Amino acid sequence: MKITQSHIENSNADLKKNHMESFDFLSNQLSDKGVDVNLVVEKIKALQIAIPSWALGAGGTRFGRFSGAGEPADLIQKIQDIGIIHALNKSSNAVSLHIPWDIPQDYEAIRQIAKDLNINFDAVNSNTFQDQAGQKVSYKYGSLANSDKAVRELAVEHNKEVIKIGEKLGSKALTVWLADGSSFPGQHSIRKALANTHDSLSSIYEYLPSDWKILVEYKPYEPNFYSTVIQDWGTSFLLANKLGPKAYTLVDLGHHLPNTNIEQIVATLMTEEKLGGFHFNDSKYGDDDLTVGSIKPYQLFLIFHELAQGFAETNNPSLSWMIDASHNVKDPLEDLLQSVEAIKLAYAQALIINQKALEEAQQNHDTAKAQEILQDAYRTDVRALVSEASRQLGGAISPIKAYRKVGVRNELIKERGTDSKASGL
Ligand SMILES: [Mn+2]
Repeated sequence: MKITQSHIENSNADLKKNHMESFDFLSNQLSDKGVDVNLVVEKIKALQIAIPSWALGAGGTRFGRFSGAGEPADLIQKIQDIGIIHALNKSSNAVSLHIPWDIPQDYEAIRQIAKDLNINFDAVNSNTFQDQAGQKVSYKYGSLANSDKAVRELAVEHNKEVIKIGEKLGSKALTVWLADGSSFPGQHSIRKALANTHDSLSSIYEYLPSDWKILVEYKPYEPNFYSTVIQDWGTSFLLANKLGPKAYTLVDLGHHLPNTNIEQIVATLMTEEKLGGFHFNDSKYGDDDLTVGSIKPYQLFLIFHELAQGFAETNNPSLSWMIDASHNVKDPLEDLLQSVEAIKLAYAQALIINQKALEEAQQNHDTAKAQEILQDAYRTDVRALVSEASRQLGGAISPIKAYRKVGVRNELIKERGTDSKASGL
């Protein structure tokens, strides 16, 4: 199953008249406010969000997993699915591999299929949160933090293997997320666990190719419920600083306690030029892995406000962007299309904020005016900007409508059957 130009044209034909009217109307409104609409559209066109290899099938919870139909059975089919997303929205030109769930069997074939679909290889992800078949020592009590040197060495070796795999595909970053921690007070030494983690990460850092980054992800709780070794951005930042210039903090939206001011974390990290990556999802309670923008779109907008300002005003390097969500009830491809759309909308809203007026309001301590300026951007319907960016790149005006019109899932079921299952959570 491949999206063709005629699929896109057929879908766009229904929508083009309305879309162009909306776009012209919005362009005029924004131009009157001093917004350079072409520049905004160009910036939206440049935004590319990686799709993780584990998100193409139905995800599960610890209570069960209800597989969908026509799921990709192997890595080639997963990359084909990402090719479908990218052909529709022109904003998902990369895959982020999870090792060992998606170890390539035939590198040449994988590289070729990715090249044919214009897909690159973004950050590779290691996994020391579960044991693999035949593993000699266990990660049950931690991996890089474990008090047992043999376990730490195994986990370090695994991360080096992941780097080797990434090098063969053209990846330039390793993302490390650790489940390490303790579920009960006294279970382990909090200080020693952190020191061991730093030690292990240093060994991985030394092995890192010169043009690579290591992205250190944090999470406050789960699967451990008393202490997590890298529980917050401060601990990640501390480790990244100690490791060196190739180490950065990665922010996963779902890895915060409720009501954490994530935009402030973004601003602080960008000031220090230490924000390396972003994992997008949404949540109501914890690490819920819901569709981006489905619960807290205003927060997402405020985060993009800091990101857009950070890009303009700091020397923070470009980021590895990735969706990190699991799909329990929706078609994973539709969920991913919605997520990428929500990210582009939040970015577009951030790009139309009147920064000059905002700065003036801030200088004058005019708090009400500052809120008016932010919310004027947030309450602007910017969907036509996002659609236009996609259309100009040869994508769909509405990726999800095109997906349904083509009947992609039915085609995939015809090809793959109803029982194929994707590897992953
Ligand atoms: Mn994540």
